[in-house]
Amino acid sequence: MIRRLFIRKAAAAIAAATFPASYLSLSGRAIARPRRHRVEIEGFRFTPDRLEVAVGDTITWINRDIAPHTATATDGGWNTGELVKDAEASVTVVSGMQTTYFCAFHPMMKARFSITPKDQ
Ligand SMILES: [Cu+2]
Repeated sequence: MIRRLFIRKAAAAIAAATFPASYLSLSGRAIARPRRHRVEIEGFRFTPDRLEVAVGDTITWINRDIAPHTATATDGGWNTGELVKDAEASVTVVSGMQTTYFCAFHPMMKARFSITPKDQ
């Protein structure tokens, strides 16, 4: 007696290769995830005093001086409020926000950042 083995070919479920398109722009370049930037306030200076950021990034200022400081937009549009020693505050970068800032207590303390356009 001949046993015949019938092997039924299982229908191969072909999973569509769903690439996470949300990580790609139309040009195929990766979109940077939001980054966190840190500015130390020490010796009555913002360090660094120039930053390149993108919309959605966060900038955190931390005061290392005994004197209180702020990071206050030149147009008053955003403000960390008073930062005592070792206090920190963060601002999220939004399109069109003021990019020059100073310390409200020591207006000679000035710094800036520039917002690079996001590829999306
Ligand atoms: Cu200050």
